[in-house]
Amino acid sequence: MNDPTPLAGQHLRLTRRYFLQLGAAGAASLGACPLWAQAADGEDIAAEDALAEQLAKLQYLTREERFLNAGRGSPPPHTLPPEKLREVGLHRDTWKLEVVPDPDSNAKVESPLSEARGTALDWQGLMKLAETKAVRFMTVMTCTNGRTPFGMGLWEGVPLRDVVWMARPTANVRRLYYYGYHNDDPKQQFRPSLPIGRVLEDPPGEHPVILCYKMNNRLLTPKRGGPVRMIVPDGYGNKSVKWLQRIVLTNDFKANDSYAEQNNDTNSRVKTCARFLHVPEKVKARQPAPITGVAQVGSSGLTKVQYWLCRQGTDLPADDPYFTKAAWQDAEILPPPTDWGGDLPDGKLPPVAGQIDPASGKPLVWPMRYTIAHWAVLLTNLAPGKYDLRCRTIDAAGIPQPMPRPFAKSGHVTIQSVPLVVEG
Ligand SMILES: Nc1nc2c(c(=O)[nH]1)N[C@H]1C(S)=C(S)[C@@H](COP(=O)(O)O)O[C@H]1N2
Ligand SMILES: [Mo]
Repeated sequence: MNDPTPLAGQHLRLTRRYFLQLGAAGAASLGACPLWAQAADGEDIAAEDALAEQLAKLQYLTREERFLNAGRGSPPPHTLPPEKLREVGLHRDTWKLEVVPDPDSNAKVESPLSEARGTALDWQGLMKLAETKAVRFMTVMTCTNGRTPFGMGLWEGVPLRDVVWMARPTANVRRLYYYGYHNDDPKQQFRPSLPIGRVLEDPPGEHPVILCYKMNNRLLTPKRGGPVRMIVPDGYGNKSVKWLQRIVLTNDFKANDSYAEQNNDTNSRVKTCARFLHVPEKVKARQPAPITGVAQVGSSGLTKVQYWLCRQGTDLPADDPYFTKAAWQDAEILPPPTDWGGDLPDGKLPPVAGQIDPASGKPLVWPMRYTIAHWAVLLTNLAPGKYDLRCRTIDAAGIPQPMPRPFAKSGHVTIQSVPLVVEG
């Protein structure tokens, strides 16, 4: 197999299957879209590449080399030469994690894990904990200010609470903050924080905050934040610190996240929203147009993806900025994949308790919160003209995007609009 884009291919097969299921009209639509027809024949590599580029945004599990990267650092820590990585503790042989009380607060911690005391947690210590405590779950990495998800990982790690308890906090701890290697330059420090309660227990059906050492069943690369990063499954990416080295337990009750200094709402949980993947620029009148996209499933769940085709030039109501009164129609949320992609060793999903039924190998619920789902729709009976095509989600409470919170700095959820030309 030397297909450079197996995940893109996976999405293509999945969406083709959907369109083919729609019967003759569906099958014909594939021919109506040149990109798809060529890619399906495997003849036109350029078209396949162009399609793959779009589809890459919509893989289920994202392979390491396709994962989008964000983060501070000059130089970015993952680009340091191997001997330097080793020297600064970003190698499994030299990595140490401290869990200490905040010197500026009265937090009581009986057994801090610290370099000075020789009690910091090392890789072997973490692996020892992993023998009995390791958990795995799939969640999407998505940035507060990102338009599309950065990627989805199957993350493995040890619940943070198990390491917090090792430090024996006894009083005056309301939050914790944490950071990674930052070139020893305080200006480069990236420091999120969490309420202690989020760490110590999880609402039913939610995943724990973890000290993560594997993605897609492979050890974390330096680029992905290895040897160990935080993964906060319900949070935006800014909570998931890479190159983690220090956790500070504090009685400060305020969030002191560095990302908040840029006007970000760092406590917002991941929100539900839809994006387009493939929309043909031009279609012929009365020929079906296949449309695909991705939905990010946030804390409020996902019940529907909808689209609205609106002729350009139509007056839009001034008092309805989110088009709640428009003629939205339902798209189809595609079923779970059989091949999860992500370059998993042996191509197989390991057991994922809590998300995947061990007997059937299928998700326990679909779509899954804090992950992505693919969606598609076939537009038919199109009259010639120029249109704007929009998509949105409806969450589990029946509330349409971008409510309940339209504030951009709480997570980007604007309703996407793309042009579509139907030729006479
Ligand atoms: N150490 C460190 N961790 C960090 C950041 C950073 O600047 N430094 N940026 C965060 C932000 S804002 C995001 S969106 C995610 C992106 O994770 P990724 O590079 O794995 O996609 O990393 C987070 N972790
Ligand atoms: Mo981010």
